Amino acid sequence: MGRDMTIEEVVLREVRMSLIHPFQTSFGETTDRRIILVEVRSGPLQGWGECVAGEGPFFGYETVETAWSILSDYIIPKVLHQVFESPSDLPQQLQRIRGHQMAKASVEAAAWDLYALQLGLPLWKLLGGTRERIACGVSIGIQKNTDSLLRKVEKELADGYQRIKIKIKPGWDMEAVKSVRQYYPDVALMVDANAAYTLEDTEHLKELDDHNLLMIEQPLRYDDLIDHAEIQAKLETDVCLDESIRHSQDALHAFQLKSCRVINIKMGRVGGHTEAKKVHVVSRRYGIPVWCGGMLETGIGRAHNVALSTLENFTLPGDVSSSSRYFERDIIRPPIEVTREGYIELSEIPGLGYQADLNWINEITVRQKTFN
Ligand code: OSB
Ligand code: MG
Repeated sequence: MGRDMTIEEVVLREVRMSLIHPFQTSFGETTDRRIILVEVRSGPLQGWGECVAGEGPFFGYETVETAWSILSDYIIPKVLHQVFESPSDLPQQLQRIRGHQMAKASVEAAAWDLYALQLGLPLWKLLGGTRERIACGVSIGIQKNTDSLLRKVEKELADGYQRIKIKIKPGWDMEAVKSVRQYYPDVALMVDANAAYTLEDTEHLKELDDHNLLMIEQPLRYDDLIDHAEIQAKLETDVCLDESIRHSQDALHAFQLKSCRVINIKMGRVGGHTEAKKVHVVSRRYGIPVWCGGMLETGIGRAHNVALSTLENFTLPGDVSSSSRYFERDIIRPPIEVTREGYIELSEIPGLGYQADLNWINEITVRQKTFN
């Protein structure tokens, strides 16, 4: 029925974009983003994906440079000109390449967009999404002081966001939480430590239990499940895992070990939409709610996150927010917008539902490579 797909050409681009505000986490600060965009072509159609690897190996081991290299030398040659029944067949084709989930995810994402366009379906429906709007939260980086944190929180709530996440680290934790709770006793609030603590901090982290938090995200080591099980048993606050979940088997092990009660799904971190859907399925089987994380994406990656967030078990507001919180000018048209009530609305437009702004992308491209 002509439903197979073949990627006839791939264009890799690296673009540079400055964030409106520097974003600080326990592992470092980001201001100038370097982003790999993947465009896959078949006949008259183009699909787009974004690689969420960081500028340095601080969130995970992948970087822009490792992703560019692995994409060029291993991933793209493996998928180019192959016949796939569906993009969900790409992971199998890439199985021999160990790790490098963010690099793999970027090509798979572009292939999903392309396939959705080929079928004339919105990507969110093709992925199996069921909601026509998604609930939005924000992630607020580490601030200089509690005054500037409170100003940020005030603005985000005024803009309609339904949940506030604040980044924490030793020295910026209880005081930050208490200051927000003092003014906003009932707001949906959580914290993300990006692996900044150890089990020795257990007594300290137990103080969080007094502040009615939705969850604490990734308190301990980036690759740990065992110590998280120990701290989850001691905390009333739900533990959510981000860095520690690299694929659906990690999720399964986390549930068997009781390492967490929530999962943050990032399509890039787990290797693509196909694996993200597997994490989603195993989570639902264990009664674990999930939400969609963010990696300071441009509109391309953001639109993929929006589509993924429409799946049934994404029952909590995620870190998927408007383009205008990050960039002066996004690379998609229209930019992604959040309603006053704190939702992003899905549409019936085929594919991602947003148009890549090629003129602008070309202007900010610093390197480009075509594979055919
Ligand atoms: O841990 O969720 C994280 C940003 C970069 C790397 C890791 C994380 C984050 C965020 C920001 O929390 C999410 C976003 O606003 O895109
Ligand atoms: Mg996180």
